[in-house]
Amino acid sequence: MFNLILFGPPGSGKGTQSEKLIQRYGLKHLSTGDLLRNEISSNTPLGMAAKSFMDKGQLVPDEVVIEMIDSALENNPQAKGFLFDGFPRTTAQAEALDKLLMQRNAPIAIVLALQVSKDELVKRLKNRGLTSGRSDDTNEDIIRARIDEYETKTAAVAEYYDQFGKVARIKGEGSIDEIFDALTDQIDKKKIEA
Ligand code: B4P
Repeated sequence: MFNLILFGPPGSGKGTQSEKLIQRYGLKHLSTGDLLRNEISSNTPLGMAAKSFMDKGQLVPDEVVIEMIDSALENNPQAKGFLFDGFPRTTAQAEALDKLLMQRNAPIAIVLALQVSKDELVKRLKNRGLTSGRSDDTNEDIIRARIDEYETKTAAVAEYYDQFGKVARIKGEGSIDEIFDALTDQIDKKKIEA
């Protein structure tokens, strides 16, 4: 099993690159943002609780997303590997994920961390807001709140994985194909070592 994390601030290209990476490597895509938006559109109690945080640009509580990932792992026993997109977003989520994967004897192989400037992030998300219908992309204050949440709570996740030497930092500005090539170079190197 080959498990990887695509990491980065909101708007860094995680969703965009994940679509291409799962095609190339046949991984199961687990995006907590997508899972939460599905819960919201199905009007589940979990979705309703999550919506109040997401609408303010805040992170959803750890126990909610950890539970969702636990069920997704349980529901995909045949997967040949997982691409985690937008998860973990706190050190507590990272520790919980490590535990869940340890039980399956399938640790994280690599954390790919996309690096993008704050101005570029705001520009991309505002731009996506014009067409996505995502309420968290249409208001600049909410976009900035999401970036603040990243800086105060999520950036530390890269440091958590640094202690195990698992992080590869990749420039997330440039064309989508150039960034994809940089990501696949790192994955292919890791696969050869494994
Ligand atoms: P997510 O769904 O994860 O959303 P995101 O971080 O905003 O988007 P992403 O990074 O995937 O977007 P992309 O750059 O691909 O989270 C939404 C919310 O859910 C969070 O705010 C939080 O409330 C909650 N949540 C999710 N997971 C959670 C967790 N684990 N714990 C707690 N709460 C959680 O796309 C952005 C735009 O950039 C697109 O328009 C794209 O076309 C464009 N783009 C991409 N690459 C580009 C490039 N190279 N050049 C120019 N534009 C580019």
